[in-house]
Amino acid sequence: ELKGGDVAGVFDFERYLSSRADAVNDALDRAVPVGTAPDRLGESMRYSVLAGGKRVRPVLAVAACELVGGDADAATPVACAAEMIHTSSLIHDDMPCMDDDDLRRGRASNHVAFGEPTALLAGDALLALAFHHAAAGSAARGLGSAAGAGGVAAGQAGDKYSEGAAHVSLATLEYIHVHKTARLMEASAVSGAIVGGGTDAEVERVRRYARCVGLLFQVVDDVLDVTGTSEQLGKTAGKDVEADKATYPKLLGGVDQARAYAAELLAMAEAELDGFDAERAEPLRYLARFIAYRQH
Ligand code: GRG
Repeated sequence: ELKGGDVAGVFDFERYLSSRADAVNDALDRAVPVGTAPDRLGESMRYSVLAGGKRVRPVLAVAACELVGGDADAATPVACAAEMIHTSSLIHDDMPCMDDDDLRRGRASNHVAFGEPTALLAGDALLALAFHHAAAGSAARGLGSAAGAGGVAAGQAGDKYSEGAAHVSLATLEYIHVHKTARLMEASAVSGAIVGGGTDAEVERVRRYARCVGLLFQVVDDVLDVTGTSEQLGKTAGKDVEADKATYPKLLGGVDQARAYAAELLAMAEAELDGFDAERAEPLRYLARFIAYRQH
């Protein structure tokens, strides 16, 4: 079972994370310029992309690239693309027709700051810009399917359609999270491993690792929702918090069971890394632990 918050070890993960995230932030700053689109649109794209965020998906791409022996820079285009796809989905998710949230990443949501038409277009434009960047490598295919009707959009549709349902099965919940969250994390890591020159077998191991990490992310999110430290609780506070929302603790029979499932997913993710050079696998090993033990 997951206990405590200790991810400490010999490897300095904090330092790795901040150095790779800094590099991605610089690249995103260059990749999303103001000026090519009507100013307000460009500004609103930058507003959301450069608003912070943990940069989990780009770091997955960079770390997977390095895992298979590639240079971190080789993953910059796909890493930026993964973050743009993610940010585009967050902008749309916050809009009144979706989750209707006023706050995102500690500031006003895009549609609150720029208005709904601009927010809608900023999401669209970021999705398109993502593929402009990803097209540089053969990794674009995976990111494309992870973003579309077989990925994030499908998961969101499943989520919306199950809202208010009397009973949501565990299979449905798993479908939602695999599509909404795991597919994009998987494609982020896989695209990094591809541009890093990984063999087919290595890419497949990275894929299985990231799929577990994606699901783990969501199980932990649900646990944090219950234990009350999630940012999401603060975000929805004052609104009609979805009391009857399907969550892992609810469908698995309690927080302890959900934690046990998270521990299982973490172990499965780490097991996929065992076949790689131990030192090279450290960033992804710690990234999985970071996601498992995060407190918000
Ligand atoms: C435009 C691709 C696209 C899809 C449109 C609106 C929509 C369909 C999908 C919403 C998908 C969604 C909100 C999935 C949840 C993903 C998730 C786990 C968000 C939280 O990610 P963190 O914690 O956030 O990594 P930060 O801010 O740290 O990046």
